[in-house]
Order: sequence, then structure tokens, then C-alpha cells
Amino acid sequence: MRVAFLGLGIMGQSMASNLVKAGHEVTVWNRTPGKLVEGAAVAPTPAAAAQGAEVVWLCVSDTDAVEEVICGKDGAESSLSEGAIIADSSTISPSATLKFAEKVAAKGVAWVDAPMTGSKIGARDGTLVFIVGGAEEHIERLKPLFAAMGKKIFRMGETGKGQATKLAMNLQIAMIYEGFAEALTLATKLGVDSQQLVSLIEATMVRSGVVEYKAPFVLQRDFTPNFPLRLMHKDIRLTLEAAKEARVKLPGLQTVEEIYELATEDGNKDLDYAATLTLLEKWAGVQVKGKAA
Ligand code: NA7
Repeated sequence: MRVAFLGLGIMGQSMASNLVKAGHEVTVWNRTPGKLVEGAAVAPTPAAAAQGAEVVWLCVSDTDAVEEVICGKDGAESSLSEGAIIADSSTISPSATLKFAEKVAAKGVAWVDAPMTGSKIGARDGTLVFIVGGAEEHIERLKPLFAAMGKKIFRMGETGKGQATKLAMNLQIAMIYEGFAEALTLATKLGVDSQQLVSLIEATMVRSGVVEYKAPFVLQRDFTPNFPLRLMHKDIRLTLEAAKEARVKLPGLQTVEEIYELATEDGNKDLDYAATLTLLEKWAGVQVKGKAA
């Protein structure tokens, strides 16, 4: 398929590369020039990338970035023609998604929201899990592209439901990790070995995919970003906004948001969100150590 891929960040670059490897005709664009994908053409603007594309796939930071890339000056919208599909893998506001979808629908362009989970490693290995909202027929047309970048698609309903579900998923990731980080901090302060605690977690119902994924990094104090703190913080804020719009109270997440705020003030925003642990450690006057640390 002819695909324009917009946004070559941590996730987008690998995703676009997997599309090329699967034999698709890919044109890429990135706001900051210089990022390349082997085998893909490079366009100077989103509009130029989208010219003649059957699908425009987006993976940019946030709601404002999506608006700019689609509806802004030289945005993709201006060169899309009837029948094209915009697939958005950025994590953004569900209500803004509906607004954007309505806008491009006037030109006969469909919107599929396709945020994903699987982080940097999933993007590299083509094993992402896509959480999708949109019409069945459009998702069906995107299947070869989904297959090139991921291992599973969950259709959650019409346009916007992918983003809504993604927020509900990241809410849990942030809170499960926070529970793990608080447990590690307390246990360390009380003299319990962290590695032993992790082994116990893994053998009991306390285990979780989040802990399984994060524990090896945390025990080696490796906070290089698989999923940067600033992006998890953005998702927490989006979730709180969506909750407010829906008149839902999320008191636990509200507290976690304050921790992200303080961790950002501490200069940790470009580290992995696992680095929120360092704030708890600072307050407790301890440092969590694994065997290898
Ligand atoms: P990164 O690595 O921070 O990459 C973000 C990308 O978004 C990068 O290509 C940025 O371009 C681009 N960006 C950011 N703001 C804009 C604006 N205003 N206009 C155009 N392009 C922009 O994020 P990830 O790849 O890890 O994640 C991307 C999304 O997937 C995000 O929503 C996550 O929550 C999930 P730059 O290179 O800075 O010029």
C-alpha cells in the first residue's frame, strides 16, 4: 500500500521501518529534518507526504501535534483525497479525536485511532498490540499494515474508543508501577532485599506484566527511556481530562500525577517513567538495589 508515515520518534521510526520491510511504499516526514528510514522516501511537509497516499499513519507526541500535522499549515488534510484513511497511533484525547475525525470526514477521509502498547521493543520487533477505534471496513483495509507492525489488534468500537481504552490501560500501568515502586521503597527502608521481594512477587498473585517488564531495569537502575516519563505524564493528564469531561473521579491517579509533576521538576522527564521511583527513594532516604547494582 502507499503509506505516508508522519512522526519518526522512538516508536514511529521503527514502525515505519517495519512497513518498508513488509514491502509497502512508504514516504516519511518528521518535524525535525534528518530522521530517515531506510527504503522510504522523505517528504518536506505532511501535505507532500500525504499526496497520493492511501493511508496516512501518524505517531506524534500529543493532541496539539496531531492537530498541527493534519490540520495545520501544510497539514496532511490539504492533500488527502476521498477514500483515504488516517490512522493515528499517537496517544491523544478521545474527544479531540472525534473532532478531527469529523473535520476530515467532510473530505471523505476516514479516521481510525490506533494507539498501541508494547513500547520501544514492541515497535522494533513488530510485536505491538494495537487498541483500535473505527469502522470495521476501514480497519479491515488497514490489516496488512497492522500485521507489519504488530501482533494483535483489539477493536474497541467506533472512532475514539481506541484512545479511550488506551487511557484506561495506561491509568493501570501508571498505578501498578507506582504500587511496585512504593513497595520497593518501603521494603528497602525496612531492610528487605529487593531481588527477594521481586522473586516473591513473581511467585504470587501480586505478579503483573508491568512488574515483570520493569523489575530487571529497576534492579539494575537502568532508567533509559523505553517509555519516557514525559509521555506517561502526558497520558495521565489526558486521562484526568477525559475523566473530568465524563464526570468521573480518579483520586488515585490524581495523586500519581503529582508524583510525575515532582519527578519532572527533579529533571527526570526524559528518563523512563520507572524513574519516578527515584523521588520516593529521595523522600525515604534509601536507594533500591538489585544483585547486579
Ligand atoms: P517521541 O520519541 O517523543 O517522538 C515524538 C514525535 O512527535 C517526534 O517525531 C516529534 O518530532 C513529533 N512531534 C512532536 N510535536 C510535534 C508537533 N507539534 N508537530 C509535529 N511533530 C511533532 O515519542 P514516541 O515515538 O515514544 O511516542 C509517540 C506517540 O506514541 C505518543 O503519543 C506516545 O504517547 C505514544 P521531532 O523529532 O521532535 O521534531
